[in-house]
Amino acid sequence: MAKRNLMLMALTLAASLAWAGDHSASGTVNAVKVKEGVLNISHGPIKSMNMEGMTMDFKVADPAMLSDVKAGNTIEFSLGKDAKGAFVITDLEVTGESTAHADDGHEHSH
Ligand SMILES: [Cu+2]
Repeated sequence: MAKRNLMLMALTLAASLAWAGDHSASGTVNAVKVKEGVLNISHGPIKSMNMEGMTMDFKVADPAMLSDVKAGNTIEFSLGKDAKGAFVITDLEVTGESTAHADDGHEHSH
């Protein structure tokens, strides 16, 4: 939907204006929390952010971004900050499936 795309563009633009410098990272998705617009990700070290590898929740800039992601996917993502200064995923790309089984307690067989 055009309106949603415009909003996503506006959000992405706002995030990049608020925080110059692109922080990109990769990780494995443990859980997709659609209602909260959150991904639980085990990510590797993010040097540009001085962050060790860890497992944590990240909000996404637009919940529509969650439609293509599922638990067990490996992803590459970009991080910005929202209006409150919290980390938010501004862009993500599924790069594959983890060989390790994601343990989110909500596994679907397929
Ligand atoms: Cu982290």
